Amino acid sequence: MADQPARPWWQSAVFYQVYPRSFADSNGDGVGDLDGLADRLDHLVWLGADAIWVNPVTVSPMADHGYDVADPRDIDPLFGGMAAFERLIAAAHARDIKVTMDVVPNHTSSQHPWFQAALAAGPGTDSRDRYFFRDGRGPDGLLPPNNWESVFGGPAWTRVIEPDGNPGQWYLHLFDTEQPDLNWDNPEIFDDFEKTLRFWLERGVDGFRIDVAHGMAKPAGLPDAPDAAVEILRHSDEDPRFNRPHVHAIHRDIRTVMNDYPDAVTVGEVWVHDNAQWAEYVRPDELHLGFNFRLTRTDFDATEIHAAVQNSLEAAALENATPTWTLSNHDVGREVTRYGGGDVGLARAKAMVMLMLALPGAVFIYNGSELGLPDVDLPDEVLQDPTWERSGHTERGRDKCRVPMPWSGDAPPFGFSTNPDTWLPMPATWAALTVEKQRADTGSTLAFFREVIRLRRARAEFDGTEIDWLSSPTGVLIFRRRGGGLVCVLNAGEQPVALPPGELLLSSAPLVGGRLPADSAAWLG
Ligand code: ISL
Repeated sequence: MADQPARPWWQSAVFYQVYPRSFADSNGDGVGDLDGLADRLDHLVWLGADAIWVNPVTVSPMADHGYDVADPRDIDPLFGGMAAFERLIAAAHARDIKVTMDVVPNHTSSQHPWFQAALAAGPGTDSRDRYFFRDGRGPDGLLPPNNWESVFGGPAWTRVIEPDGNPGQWYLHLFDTEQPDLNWDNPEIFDDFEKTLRFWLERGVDGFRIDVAHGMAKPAGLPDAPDAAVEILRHSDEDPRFNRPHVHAIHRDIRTVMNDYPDAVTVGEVWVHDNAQWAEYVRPDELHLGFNFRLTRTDFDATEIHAAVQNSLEAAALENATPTWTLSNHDVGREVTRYGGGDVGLARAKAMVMLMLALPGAVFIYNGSELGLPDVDLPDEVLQDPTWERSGHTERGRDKCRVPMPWSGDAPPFGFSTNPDTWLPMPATWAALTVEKQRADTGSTLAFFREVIRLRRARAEFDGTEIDWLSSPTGVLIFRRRGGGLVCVLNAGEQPVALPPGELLLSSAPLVGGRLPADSAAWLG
């Protein structure tokens, strides 16, 4: 009998998301960089991560911290340039850690040579056809071409000054003004994106996180949205800006390239609510993985969590795809704060990590989660997320969950940098949360994360790709892994609960008289 092909590495991997500005700074400029990350890889080995996902590090004016790409095939000097990236790949691979990087196909930076050429070339030229340049509406074209809003607030259109010195056409940017949307109907766009994918794959990258993977395709004629008042940083499935059917042809083309590198993975950022539509992105000839964000939008409530998990499993099962799980990232607030903050928020976050790692599929942990970091209340004057300005100071944006990691010592910058002037200020109260302190304490959140990841990898109870829900009292969730038999109990109720029979492998809080307290979880073998 022929050997069964090995399961792809990413199907049960623990991915650790590195926000490079905030991980570790090697050169004292107050911003994290790739040599800083390479120096700290042993933290990830110790933790047990299989792979890292690094947010964008390609050349960028940093209007949206790297999601505005001016050269997709070079590393920004702020992060150490190409040499530092090559050092990182080598250092990670020497430790058996895979490296996946962010790619941003939906838009470029306004500093990208293509956009600069489009501005210079004027209306009706081939250069303009790489983006969405349109004449304005109303007298003298004074009004934007349609009513679309930017995801960061304000109109999704900006008017340009034409080469003759007069105001002229408008260009589309679903995000910031500095992030013009690319016209994927123009075949040059895919050709260049293919070059980018192959460029990094040839340099040893193990895969990509594809930014706004539900974007790229725009409806013909760019019609008005039915409801102009689209919520900032959110959109619905009826939103004409995203999730257009012809985006799938783009994903099929991307997959054709990826198939030349059979070990590499793509994970798409797919903010699509409807399960059937979401699943289309993970058909066998499209993305390998799609982020499912339901758990990032869920309170610590048994009914809601059950629905989120069940929905995500069902969505992936529609295409026999691997489910993905994440509690937070650089766009959504940190879980400790979302679940109520303080000791309760932390206890619930730990319980949720056990729930998440008990599930079949790939898991994404955002840097700092393993330390139990909360969101930070930052003063107005340090805010950098474009959302803050574009919303007219009504939305504070995402800086709160991007504050640099505390590594060691008793005062900011806690070993993150030699420079006290870090790009976002670090709270003095994080003295208790440093990696150094938590590594020395077997009862720490960090030690807990390590144990959770270790058990998940070591124990046969975690085998199998399906779960069964077992009956449970109100406020409590219990499920069993169908293959290995692991039982996970989550107590989101108010009272301690009795545990089902089995060997207790771990609980996120000490049992009380043999019962699992509120706001905690347990694993039984
Ligand atoms: O529409 C959303 C959710 O329903 C938004 O969250 C949006 O899809 C998301 O913000 C897109 O995020 C990604 O692309 C942005 C960048 O600022 C984010 O950091 C990145 O994760 C623009 O490139």
